[in-house]
Amino acid sequence: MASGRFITLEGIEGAGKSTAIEILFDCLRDAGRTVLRTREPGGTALGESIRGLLLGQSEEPMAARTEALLMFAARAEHLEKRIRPALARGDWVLCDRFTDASYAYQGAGRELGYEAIATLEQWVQGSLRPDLTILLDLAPDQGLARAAGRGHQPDRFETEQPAFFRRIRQAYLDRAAQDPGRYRVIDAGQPLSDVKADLLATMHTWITRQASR
Ligand code: Z5A
Repeated sequence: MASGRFITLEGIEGAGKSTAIEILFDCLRDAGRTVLRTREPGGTALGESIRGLLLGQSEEPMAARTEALLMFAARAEHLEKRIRPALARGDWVLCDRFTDASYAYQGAGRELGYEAIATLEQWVQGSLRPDLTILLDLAPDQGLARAAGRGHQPDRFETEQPAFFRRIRQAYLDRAAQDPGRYRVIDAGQPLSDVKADLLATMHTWITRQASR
């Protein structure tokens, strides 16, 4: 049975996950934890290859079911090679996106529905779920503007229509409302210094609770 802790970070494009993961990593390390920092899709050699397929533009559009299965194929590899071994060692795992993203992007964004995602989740993960999920909540137009400001070529998701991102944001918020024990929602529309303060306050409170668990 896993003895470490599993923390995931979620949000729409440009919500600031890359920035937040650095803050969280430093915070956990300062608290004396050994941390595996990783991401999805990716985290393993095969997972990173699958990521390339998922994010790359191609002439023939990828079917939504293919996309979902590739997400879970990368996840199966990630769980077996990295996440489960780290948790079993007692390490803390900090993962940039996990299955909540499949519910939000494939379940809601691609409109595959939640039942199909739940079936894959059960098959690939068994009972493993994150202990804590931090949701960086941001209006899609703000997120897309920030992502565009980075100046790199948009990936296959970033070229989607605004309605796609609105469904994703709503799915994340609905999931957070259904399980307030696991999720912490942070307003990512604030100035970065305020987002950082909220992240640190959230983590310190949560870490303190873990000590008495
Ligand atoms: N995906 C999926 O569909 N299903 C799944 O199951 C999984 C994933 C696991 C890749 O994920 C894609 O995979 C993703 C969903 C899909 N869709 N896309 N695209 P990703 O996490 O690697 O890609 P991403 O969402 O595009 O992440 P990102 O590009 O790294 O964005 P971010 O990390 O959230 O944002 P950032 O780079 O930290 O910040 C964006 C800019 O805003 C940057 O210039 C920052 O300096 C700036 N920023 C950050 N915070 C602030 C504040 N507070 N104020 C002002 N400016 C800020």
